Amino acid sequence: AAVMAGKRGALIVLEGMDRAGKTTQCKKLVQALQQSNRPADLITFPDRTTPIGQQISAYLKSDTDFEDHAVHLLFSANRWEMVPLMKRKLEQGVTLVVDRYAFSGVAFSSAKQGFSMDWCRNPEVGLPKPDLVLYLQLSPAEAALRGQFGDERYETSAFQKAVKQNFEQLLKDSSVNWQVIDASQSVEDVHKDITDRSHKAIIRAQSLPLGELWK
Ligand code: 2DT
Repeated sequence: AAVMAGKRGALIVLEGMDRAGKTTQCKKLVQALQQSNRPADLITFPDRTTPIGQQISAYLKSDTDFEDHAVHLLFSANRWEMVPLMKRKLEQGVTLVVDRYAFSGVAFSSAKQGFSMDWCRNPEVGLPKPDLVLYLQLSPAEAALRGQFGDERYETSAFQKAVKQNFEQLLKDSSVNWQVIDASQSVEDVHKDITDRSHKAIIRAQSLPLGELWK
């Protein structure tokens, strides 16, 4: 039997610094899309549930150590292992809302000594390309008002400062559909902003093939 060419879902990524509200906003976006009868699922990276993700989680909690290049490749492998599922869902018309993606991978690893952005980007080349990447922008001062750092690896102000600079570099990449969101607004205002932009991205994605990141 012939397979109907249905409309694909959109790949929507939320990125930004710690405490910008990514996780809250991802959940609210998935709910809002589902309530307006658009199939949507949440995906989170790192996905700590897989064997690779468990290794990453242990690393982030400093229960284990990994060589810096090796852990970068683990984060990347944790995305690649989800690609078949992601493609299947998108083809079925499900919009995927993704909490962190390759951009966090590059921004965090290239904050380490001796890591170029170019090297960090390489294992991410060819991943499903997001139709929209929302960058939740919040100043370090405003982030500080929202609470202390946690105690996982990378949660120090010096490291976060380097990560922020790397995100700002990545934002200049015009091959990616970056849209900057003012995350200092109220949760509801940020949510409305994100939902409006996501609805537009979903309509646009229906008539475009899924791209390949950085390829
Ligand atoms: P959260 O679970 O609180 O988001 O913290 N990270 C994430 C990387 O270094 N590389 C990656 O590819 C990804 C997705 C960001 C996860 C921590 O792991 C960092 C914070």
